Amino acid sequence: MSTTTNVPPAPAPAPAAGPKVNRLGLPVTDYQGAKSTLCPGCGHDVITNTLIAAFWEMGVEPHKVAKMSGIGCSSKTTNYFLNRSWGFNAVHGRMPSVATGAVLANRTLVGVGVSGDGDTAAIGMGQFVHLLRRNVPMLYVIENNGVYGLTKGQFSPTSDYGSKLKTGVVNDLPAIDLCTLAIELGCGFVARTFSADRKQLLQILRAAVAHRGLALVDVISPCVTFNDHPGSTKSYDYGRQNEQPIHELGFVPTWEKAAQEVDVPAGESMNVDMPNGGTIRIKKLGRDFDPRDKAAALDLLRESGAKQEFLTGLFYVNPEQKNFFDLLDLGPDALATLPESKVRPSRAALDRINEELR
Ligand SMILES: Cc1ncc(C[n+]2csc(CCOP(=O)(O)OP(=O)(O)O)c2C)c(N)n1
Ligand code: SF4
Ligand SMILES: [Mg+2]
Repeated sequence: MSTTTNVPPAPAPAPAAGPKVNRLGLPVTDYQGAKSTLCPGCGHDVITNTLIAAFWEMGVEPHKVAKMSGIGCSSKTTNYFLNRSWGFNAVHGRMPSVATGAVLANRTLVGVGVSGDGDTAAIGMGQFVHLLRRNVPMLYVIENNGVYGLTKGQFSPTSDYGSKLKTGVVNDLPAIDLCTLAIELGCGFVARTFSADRKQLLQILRAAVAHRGLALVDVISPCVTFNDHPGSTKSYDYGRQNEQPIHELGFVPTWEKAAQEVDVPAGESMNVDMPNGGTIRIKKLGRDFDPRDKAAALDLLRESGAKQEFLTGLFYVNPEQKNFFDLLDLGPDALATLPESKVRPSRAALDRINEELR
């Protein structure tokens, strides 16, 4: 007689614990890119890693993202995240026009531009201002270290008046404040943060991804090789000692039911609902500031700029602002996928136009 007949079978081995996945079922490794070749400790690498976290947590499909950049250490970083996405590395300062073309040709893509303070505010300024005034829907990250890192650390247009190079040379030109400029020119999401303040950076990037128009995120991102010394106002030490967050904020996407997902303690707070879903939760920190008030945002930046204060946070948000697609009355389909019958005028239509031009 068998003694094993009634012995229940051994339980099936528990499935091996797999990697943590996002709402699409994708592990974070699906959002990573090539290994960085930047200097160890460069602030730009922190931004890269936080972009990976933000896109993974937001559950954006990697193949629906188009990454664009210009030239500089900062512009190299689009190679270091989202290696399953589309990408284009443009000429120095010319990313905005390439990005405009890409998102117009396929409005179903999520546009992400990464640029430097030189790429944006020096050679690229002529293109950047038109991206702002058109409100082209995309995330635009400025990795702002106050120098041209790739060409060995010359002052850039965002270097503060009176700040010093490693050689002791003092900057005698006033800085351009890119957040003030963006608000003036009609950008509907404008934030400044610090690459060493990863918690704030992550929440701002998550909210920026949910915005319907151009979201400008100016990240002070120290260059450890050329601008991290005493006398610099873009060094880690300067940033850590002088950063003044204007509020605490968190972004709660629609599928994250509970507010506890976001680390915003109870207190005097406000909610800003985003049209594509999700809510920005803002807790005031001392000052009575509402980022939906454009005039207040400009006043705050002008006053703090005159005092050379390093404020961080979401300065301005207008979730309802018309973007470039609205202004062009663009249909829901990607232009790039329309059949020839829809994009090519008929012979009769061409004849009519030619007739009118006679
Ligand atoms: C047309 C053109 N002019 C000048 C250069 C040289 N150049 C390369 S990167 C760069 C500045 C990059 O500075 P920034 O955008 O701040 O990026 P960072 O390296 O600091 O991240 C310059 C002037 C170039 N590549 N092309
Ligand atoms: S030179 Fe500066 S900006 Fe470029 S990788 Fe090195 S630390 Fe970063
Ligand atoms: Mg720079």
